[in-house]
Amino acid sequence: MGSDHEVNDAPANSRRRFLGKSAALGLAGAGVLAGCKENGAGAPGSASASAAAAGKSHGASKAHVEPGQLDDYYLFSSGGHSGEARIMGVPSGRTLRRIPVFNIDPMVGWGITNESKAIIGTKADGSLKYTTGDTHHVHGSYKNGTYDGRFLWVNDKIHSRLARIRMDTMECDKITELPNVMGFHGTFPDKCDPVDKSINHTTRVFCGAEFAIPFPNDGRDLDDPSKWGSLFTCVDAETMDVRWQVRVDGNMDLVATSYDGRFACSNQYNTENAPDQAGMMAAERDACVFFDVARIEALVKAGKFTTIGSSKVPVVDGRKAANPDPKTSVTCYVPVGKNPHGVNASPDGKYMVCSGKLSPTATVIEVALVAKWFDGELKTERDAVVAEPEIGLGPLHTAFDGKGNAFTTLFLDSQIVKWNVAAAIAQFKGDKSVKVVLDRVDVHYQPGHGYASMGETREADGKYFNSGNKFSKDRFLPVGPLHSETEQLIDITGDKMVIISDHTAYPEPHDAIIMRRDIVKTRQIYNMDDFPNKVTADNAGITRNGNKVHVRLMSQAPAFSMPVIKVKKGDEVTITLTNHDKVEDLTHGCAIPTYNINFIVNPQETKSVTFKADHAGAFWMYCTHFCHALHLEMRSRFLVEA
Ligand code: RUQ
Ligand code: CUA
Ligand code: CA
Repeated sequence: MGSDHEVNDAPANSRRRFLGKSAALGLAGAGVLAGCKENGAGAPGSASASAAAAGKSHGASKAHVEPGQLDDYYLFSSGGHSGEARIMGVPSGRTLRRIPVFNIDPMVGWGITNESKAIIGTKADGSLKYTTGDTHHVHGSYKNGTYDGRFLWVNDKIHSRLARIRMDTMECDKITELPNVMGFHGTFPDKCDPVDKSINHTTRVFCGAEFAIPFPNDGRDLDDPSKWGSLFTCVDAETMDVRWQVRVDGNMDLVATSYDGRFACSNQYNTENAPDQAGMMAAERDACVFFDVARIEALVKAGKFTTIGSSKVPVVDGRKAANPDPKTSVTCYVPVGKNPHGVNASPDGKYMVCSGKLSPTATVIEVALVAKWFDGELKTERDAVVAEPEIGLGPLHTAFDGKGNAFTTLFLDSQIVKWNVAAAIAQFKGDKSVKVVLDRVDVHYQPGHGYASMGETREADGKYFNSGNKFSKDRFLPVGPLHSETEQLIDITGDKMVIISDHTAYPEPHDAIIMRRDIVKTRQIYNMDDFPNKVTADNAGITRNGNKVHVRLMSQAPAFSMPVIKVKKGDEVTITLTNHDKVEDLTHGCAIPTYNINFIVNPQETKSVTFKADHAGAFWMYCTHFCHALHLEMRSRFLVEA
């Protein structure tokens, strides 16, 4: 180990210095770098060495899941610009599944099968409308303030789409493109209905847009960004239709919802509404904007909205000028630290914590006081702030242990800081004796997201915190210029945080949630009747309608139902394949060389592909997924006559 380490030490060090510099350049002008340590961990090399030692002496056994044993938690994460979502086991860090969403995945056939294309969306010629995505935030559906295991939602920042994943099969079943927004970043489901309290589960999903654009974005106002704006969007959790939008002053970033269902909120780093970076950092404070959901929906019902361009979605005006009276206002802009990133609800439902990345503080907003502001009983929006502790440099995301403590990622300090919310509030009131910051731990390196086990629910259990680090540098074997990311699991059960494992993550997970395993109830075999186009012995075979050929095929290990499939050059061929195997884990693949066909069918599942047989020849349609001792023999002749 020691000699391995030395071999890689020199390049790792120079890379670290380079990163230190680029981080400094990136935030120059912000004036926050005084005291910024390169890695927050002292001498290069010693950081990883001591962490490894720490891992060995305290933590290794806690993260170790014996062969054949199962993890206690599922971790659902985004995959960044890979466009997918992912599932890991906690505490082992085992990768369990990648869920293609906005990307194309030939293993599954996502973006290749007709069914997945219909979900992703196609152009008039049948090709995919988009083939890229940028997922950031995964959140689960709620019931009674905790996860109900029905759905996950994940955003696409590139094309402003919201996707839903059904948790019984862990597959994306719907994607909705939001109209008139760009840079859709934060998303969060509601936890109960703001009006009808008997609806105590998720019925809406909120979406914050980061970038301002012209309304509509059709070439107008290109030289006048002062006319551009951002919309907050509400999507129906069941139908996935867009319900309404709200125009705001400034932009939005991440989103959180209150436990009582009354509010959704979003941190705003560009309250300046500036089109350039210097302008976005001009104001001393930015804001967290709160939306009164019931009031917005009352205005929509009363017809008090506009629409933009060809979109029919009602747009309510949430700008300050249109909302002079708090008692009727749909929005409340609470001033927080400069250029915040992240807003998170405490599990007791009382607070929202917003961190200013250009301010070393976290701002604690009391939800009940925001409600008072909306009732006209608070002098200023700022009066809803009950604490603003100094916690370290570059604070981003905050998670909670359910015992009154908060854990915030410090990007510049490369640390996780543990602080006590009640102590911060007491200190804000003037009590100088309290200790707010309880512990710090160095992470490796530059954490973005941090999240705790069940931490975004009323059942926050204070067991694990995962630090999603943006740089791994010397933590893993070097694999060329593109490094893996480091996910570090931290045991937060004691007074001191202990890093218990490092695992790699392919770039680039952002946010994630850690869900207790008993909540997740998957099916292991599909129900064949759920597929209206299923192929059975009754309809299997080839049918022709002009030059449209439909091949209805079945798979059962180790064979496809037709050994020979013959079509003519120029035919439009649809292959529908139903997997008749009922054995758990018995998946077949279907690939046709030179025709770019590649997908799988799981037990009792049906999928279809449509393509033009545009070149003649003999092509072996073969099974790609190892299924049987005769897997290699599982192939049929796909013959295209000239
Ligand atoms: S945002 S750290 Cu989507 Cu925090 Cu990535
Ligand atoms: Cu079927 Cu391999
Ligand atoms: Ca700002």
